Amino acid sequence: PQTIYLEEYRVPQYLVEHVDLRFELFEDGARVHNTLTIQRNPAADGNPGPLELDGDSLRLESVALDGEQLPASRYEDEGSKLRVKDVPARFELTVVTWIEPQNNTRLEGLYKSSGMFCTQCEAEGFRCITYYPDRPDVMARFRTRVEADKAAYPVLLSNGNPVAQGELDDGRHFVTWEDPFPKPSYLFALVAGDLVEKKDRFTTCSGREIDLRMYVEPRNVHKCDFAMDALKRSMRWDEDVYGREYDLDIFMIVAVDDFNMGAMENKGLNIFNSSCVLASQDTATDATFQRIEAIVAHEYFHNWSGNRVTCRDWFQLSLKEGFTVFRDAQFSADMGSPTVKRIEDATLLRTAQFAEDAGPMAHPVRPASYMEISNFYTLTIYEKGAEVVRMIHNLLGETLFRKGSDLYFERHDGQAVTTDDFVRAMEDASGRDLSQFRLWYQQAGTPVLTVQDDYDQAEGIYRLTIRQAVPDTPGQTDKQPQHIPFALGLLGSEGQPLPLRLQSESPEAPQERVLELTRAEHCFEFHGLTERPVPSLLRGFSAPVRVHYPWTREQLLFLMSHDPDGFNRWDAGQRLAVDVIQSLLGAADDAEIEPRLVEAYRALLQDPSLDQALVAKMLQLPSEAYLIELSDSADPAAIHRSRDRVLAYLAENLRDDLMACYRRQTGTVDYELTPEAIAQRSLKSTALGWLLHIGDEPALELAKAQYAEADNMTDRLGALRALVNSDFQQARTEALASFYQRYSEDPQVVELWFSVQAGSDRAGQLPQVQQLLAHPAFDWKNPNKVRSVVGAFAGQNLAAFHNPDGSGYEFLAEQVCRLDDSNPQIASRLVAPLTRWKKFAPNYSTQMRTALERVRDKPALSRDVYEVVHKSLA
Ligand code: HT7
Ligand code: ZN
Repeated sequence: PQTIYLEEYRVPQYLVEHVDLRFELFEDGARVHNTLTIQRNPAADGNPGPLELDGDSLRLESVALDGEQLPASRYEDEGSKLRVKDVPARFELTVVTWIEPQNNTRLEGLYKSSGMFCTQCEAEGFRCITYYPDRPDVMARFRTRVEADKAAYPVLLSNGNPVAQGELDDGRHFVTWEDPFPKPSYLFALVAGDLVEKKDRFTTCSGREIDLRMYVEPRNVHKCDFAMDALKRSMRWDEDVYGREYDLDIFMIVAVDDFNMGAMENKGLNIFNSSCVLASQDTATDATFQRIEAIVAHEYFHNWSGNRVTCRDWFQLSLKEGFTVFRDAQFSADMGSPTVKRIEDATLLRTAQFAEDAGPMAHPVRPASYMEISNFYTLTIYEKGAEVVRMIHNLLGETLFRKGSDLYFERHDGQAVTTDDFVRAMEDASGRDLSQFRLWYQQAGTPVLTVQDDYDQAEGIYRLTIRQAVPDTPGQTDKQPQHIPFALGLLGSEGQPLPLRLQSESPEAPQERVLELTRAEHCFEFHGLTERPVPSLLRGFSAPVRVHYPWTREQLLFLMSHDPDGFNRWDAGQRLAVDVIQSLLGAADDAEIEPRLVEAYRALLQDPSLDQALVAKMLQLPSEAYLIELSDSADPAAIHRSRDRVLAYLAENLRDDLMACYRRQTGTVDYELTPEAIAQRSLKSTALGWLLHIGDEPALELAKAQYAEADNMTDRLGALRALVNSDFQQARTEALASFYQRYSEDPQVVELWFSVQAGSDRAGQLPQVQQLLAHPAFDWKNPNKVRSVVGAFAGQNLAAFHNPDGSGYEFLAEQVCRLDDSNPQIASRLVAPLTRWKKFAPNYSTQMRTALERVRDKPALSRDVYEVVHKSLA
């Protein structure tokens, strides 16, 4: 496959002013009539040559220019390109194509899901619908007429506002939609189905009335309220915080069962994976509710950051994704607990994005090349991209950042722009020079900060030396220092915050500072300190970097209970737990375990005055995935054993406290989604999980009761998970059977049922996972089902996946090969765990490599999997 380079970007030779689409939808296919009003791009230089349109899997029926059918000699149909020769400076081109949505298993372009037609056009799906200059810098106004059988497809939707509808012969009907905002083809959407409509309204800040609509299958009507409310909260928040008002008269959300990703921000017609939008108390966990709120907000926020101002090319993907993730994170923080949200984001970054940034597919936030753009919807583009925007926010402060975003939207409304344009707007509005900061977009790899300190008692000076290094990544070496905001606090021996007085400053210095690191080495001197302080480094995870500092266990225990920065309290607990677990790797079975860890956790469990949302997070031990990420030559079996030993040791020693904590959380309260109530449920299930882990009989009874009596899915699934992860085999089998029987008609809950098993080292050994694949509810065509079994096995059940006999790797390779033909995007995502082979000890890495080679040798490998496998074997 061909590699595409950023430096080869050229403006389009032709622009499309208007697109007139007519879809005739049938059971055996669809005919697409596409009339484009085209003109030469005045900004393009040289002879424009033939008009080139992109296509994929299309059957061309006819081509006409200004109403005249063109003879075959006037165009070349290469399949992936349609070239029309000798076109005038301005003309109308009509292309008719035939496609087969019913056979589209890739879920790109127009396809069928549970009997309805729907689309996914980002990044390059529109070319699977019709011939078109399918690149985001070609922005056009669309008019779309959808025709279908009225009984089977009473609801016909597309982007914009509905402008006409009517009856046709043979029981067919049509609806015409017009979108007044110029948009790139990737934002096009169409839906046709037998769907129920849920209605609501929103009054914008300027008093405009917006119709809000959700379209779902009849069996899901009771699961819409939460998303609808989340949508209204998002609309209000975007007005209040960013001054962004909604622009069309109607905003629609559709839920679809078969979907490659979470959701899609098509203009005025957002399409969601059912699992990311439908929820009821009985079927969705707290985590699901929170994910839905965040994704609804994310897609809605794209209306400005992505749709009104879009990307010039796909190298700029983080322009819309990084900014929008930052916006949705701010929103979630405002809706719930900011500290918990920051902990969750940092955990994802440090566990998975850092791993990506250190792996074979490492790429900058603005990549310089790609083979298959679908492979670049990554944690780096989304999450690191959001961190980059967060750093700009922190460097500029709230007011100037808002000024910068206002300028960006005003300056670029209706344009397709670059990350550089975004940074320039921030510079112009604030007067700050962000030239060095731009390296965050250009250099891949996670910067490593090495911190050393020294206290001079006689002078009362505390010196902090911070060195930075950006590691080599594929194709990039010798990197320059980046501009890093580093938030710092210093604590005295009583836990009191100390003033951070730099050199000659007055004694009223601040108790927290954001140091700006721009060189390979800095030395900061803090004066007027009468005792050696304990440093609180990188507060709030102020930059996506690794920090190396020789913390003692005493310091970590101290920070865990005294740091006023909630994030760093949690971080100290994580670092201590990591240290304790790592110290057991390779140690004798009876090696002593740090007793002070027990006391630290006991203090958390016993003090109800602490922020319980933070306590619930602090009680989660670092995951196996994170422990693997931290090692150089990981031995997953040893990591699993050590972590399990620490968990068992804590549970044994805290038995009474865990039981007391569990009992404190129970009581008859109405189900609420407040941070406090969420923390209560989390604490309850954590306590239960720990106690069942050590085979505690009274806890078994509590788990059975919690399972049976729960009035919400968080509690029920919490109990099920605790049982499944225990050695109470009969109770586990009974609970799993009961759960399936209860929810077998609900695909989303069945997905939870699959993943609880496939992700558990007790219930998810390979033979059992094979059985799940053979279960009647499993469906290879449904990405959610594939993720819930194969993805959960390889991503969560690390002990089984990394079975030293290599069976887990072979299994994954087999499933990737199987999926490669039907859905390459999903296959390419699933193969990721194997690509990290260099991180593991030789016995593992050799077998992982062999499994990858097996995938590499599959005949007719898709471009998606080809790119990932070849880059990781290089
Ligand atoms: N912008 C959306 C990306 C997306 C996507 C990309 C590739 C293949 C399928 C996809 N479905 C959705 C999602 C978002 O970030 O909002
Ligand atoms: Zn997005």
